[in-house]
Amino acid sequence: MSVEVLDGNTIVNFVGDEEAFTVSVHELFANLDSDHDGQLSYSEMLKELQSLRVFEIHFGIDESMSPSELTREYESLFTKFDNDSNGTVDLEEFKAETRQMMLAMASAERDGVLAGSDGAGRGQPIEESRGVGDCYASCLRM
Ligand SMILES: [Ca+2]
Ligand SMILES: [Ca+2]
Repeated sequence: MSVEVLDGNTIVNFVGDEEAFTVSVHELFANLDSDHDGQLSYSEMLKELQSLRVFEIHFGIDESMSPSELTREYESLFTKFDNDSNGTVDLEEFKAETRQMMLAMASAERDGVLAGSDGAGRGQPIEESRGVGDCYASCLRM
């Protein structure tokens, strides 16, 4: 089975594919919006925030942080998504921040931050046959 290492260009191409990107973001948003009100509350986002290693890399979350420090960090991340500060994240806010985050990841990868060559076990190989939805998940969770 042939595999490839996800690289910055893969992410840029994916984000640049407006249609595929929008579909994937809509799906993720719908999954997170557990009460289906079209808005993501902090508690709905929290589970996702906690699962994303990209946040650790992108925003410099340190594994040695105490739980209360982490909570503050997650709250500030939520605030980043909540662009109009109304306490919830709507689809447009979610999409805009996700795009920025992925592009930041792509440039970090180009700088070697995410590359497998750093010896930290980063840069998960993904199967070529996976669709963009899986790419999206892999991109955010590597
Ligand atoms: Ca909701
Ligand atoms: Ca908002």
